[in-house]
Amino acid sequence: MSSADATVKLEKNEHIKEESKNLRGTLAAELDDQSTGNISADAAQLSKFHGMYVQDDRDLRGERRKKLLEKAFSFMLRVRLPGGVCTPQQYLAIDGLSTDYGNQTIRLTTRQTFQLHGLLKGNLRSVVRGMDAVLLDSIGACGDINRNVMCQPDFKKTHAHAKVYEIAKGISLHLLPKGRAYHEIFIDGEKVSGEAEEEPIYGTTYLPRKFKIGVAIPPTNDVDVFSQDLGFIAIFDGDKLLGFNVTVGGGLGTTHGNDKTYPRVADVMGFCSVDQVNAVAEAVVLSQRDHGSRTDRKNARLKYTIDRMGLDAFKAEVEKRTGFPLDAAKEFTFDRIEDDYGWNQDVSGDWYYVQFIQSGRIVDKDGVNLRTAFREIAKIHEGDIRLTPSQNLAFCGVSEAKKTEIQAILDANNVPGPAKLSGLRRNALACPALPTCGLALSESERFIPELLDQLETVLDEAGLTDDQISIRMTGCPNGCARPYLAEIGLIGKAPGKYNLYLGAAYEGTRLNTLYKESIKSEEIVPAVEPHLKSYAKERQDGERFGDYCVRTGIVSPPSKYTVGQD
Ligand code: SRM
Ligand code: SF4
Repeated sequence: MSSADATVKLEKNEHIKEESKNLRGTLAAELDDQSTGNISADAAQLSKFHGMYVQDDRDLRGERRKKLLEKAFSFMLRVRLPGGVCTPQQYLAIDGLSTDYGNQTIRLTTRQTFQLHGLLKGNLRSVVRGMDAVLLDSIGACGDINRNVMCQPDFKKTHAHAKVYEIAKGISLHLLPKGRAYHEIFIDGEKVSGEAEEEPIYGTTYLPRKFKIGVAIPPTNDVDVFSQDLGFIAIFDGDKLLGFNVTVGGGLGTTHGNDKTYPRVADVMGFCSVDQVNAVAEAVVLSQRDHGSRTDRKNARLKYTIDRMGLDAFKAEVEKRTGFPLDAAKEFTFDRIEDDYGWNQDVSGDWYYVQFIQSGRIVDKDGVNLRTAFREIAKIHEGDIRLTPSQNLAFCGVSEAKKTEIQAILDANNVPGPAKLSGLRRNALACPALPTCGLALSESERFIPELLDQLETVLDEAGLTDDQISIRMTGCPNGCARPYLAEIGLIGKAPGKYNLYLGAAYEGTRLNTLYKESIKSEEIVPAVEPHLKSYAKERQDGERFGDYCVRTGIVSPPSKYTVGQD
């Protein structure tokens, strides 16, 4: 449905986009308005396209209401960092911006990038200029547009990864908006032009909804390729990259009580060569641009477009736009998602070090000075830094001599290595939720450490401490930590209450199923404990916990939403 159809009632956001002069709106003037820390609702929608969200500290709401003060407004800024790769210099810039303007933490996201929280409106331009000085930006990190392109961060630095990473970066560049609004508003400070410019891919109304792309290198599916609107699965013959299987229609966000919303794993639509990747990405984006719903944002993601059109019709639409047919999909197997924690060697003999970071929060806390350690390491590190889809960070390309120095810095700052991490903690994700997220219904990042401690006691008793089991928690059903693809999924329902899901495939090919609704936080461990204990005794050779829950009928697998090769 196009926004030009005058007979339908378009979503309000469609008008905001269309009238914004390519994402300018009143943003520049509102940044200069010192009378409030907030911006207008319309400007808030546009700021997302520039990678920024207005938030308020929800812990302070009651107190400020009593004092008749406006909410404690601040901004979250999300960096565009395709594939999660940055230089030590870029890392130090982000760290410095958090010190100067943020809440003294850096948040690594489930899409391999940095978020800064607590930025005051009046400082946003300084933050963007600070990023620009090290060639970083936040263009299209949020909003109805293509988001940060994910790519498996092969720490081993194989020839294969180098190629695939360049392709992921290329897709991100290809799908960037062409307008200069971001530069005008936040960097140049030039008078904002009255003229909208040509936006060949997005037009004036951009996409109906957010759009996400991930690139996976089998056998690792840490990018959760089946959760992406558009996925590319690299297919190799030995070291030769043949091309990519193309997946479409993944997406996880739902709304409690709205049956028209559901999580969906992507369909495998076909195969394309390396040279065809950008054309396929553009054709899928354009097909969604023109066929996605502009009248119901709750049903506007690509997954709903495909379910409405049917996969065959959608594929035909894509092929009409590329002008070439997709080949038949090729065989692939996924069997791992966990990061390669600790010290290991890459193909050239250099070292890499992957640090487990609880919920991606880089902070100095409780005597563990993670943020200080990373800053000190970044000052001496000569390789690159890679963020992982599991909210962790790796220092790659480390020489033998630097390895000793880096380990000394980690030790001096009490940063623990992976030796004592349980298999469950290694595979735990949690979204930020309270106090920054305006949509959170319950705690997530602040609650998961306590829950993991309790579950680890059960795992110790059952002899499962070292078994890889995935657990993911979110403060609401939007699914930011991809909980619908976890063997144990917990989704906030209300303060202190969660829906418990079981039975996803560990490697991300099957969604989980609702097992218990709206249970209290203290009921989670008792609900899972008997199944973990019986799993320890009754599992078949190599059987994963999620598969066990399905085989033994603890939950039935969701029939419709399991990956199938078409
Ligand atoms: Fe998300 C909205 C945080 C990955 C689905 N997400 C939000 C907002 C911006 C809340 C808001 O709109 O006001 C959250 C900001 C919280 C905060 O204080 O930082 C937020 N999402 C995150 C991050 C930071 C979670 C994390 O633990 O790292 C992730 C940032 C990724 C990035 O770097 O771009 C994040 N969000 C995801 C994912 C996972 C993924 O993309 O791999 C999903 C599920 C996959 C999907 O999109 O289907 C996800 N976020 C959503 C949704 C639901 C979308 C939907 O289709 O219904 C929303 C709400 C919305 O869009 O209306 C949302
Ligand atoms: Fe906020 Fe919900 Fe996303 Fe968590 S899942 S960050 S609570 S929108």
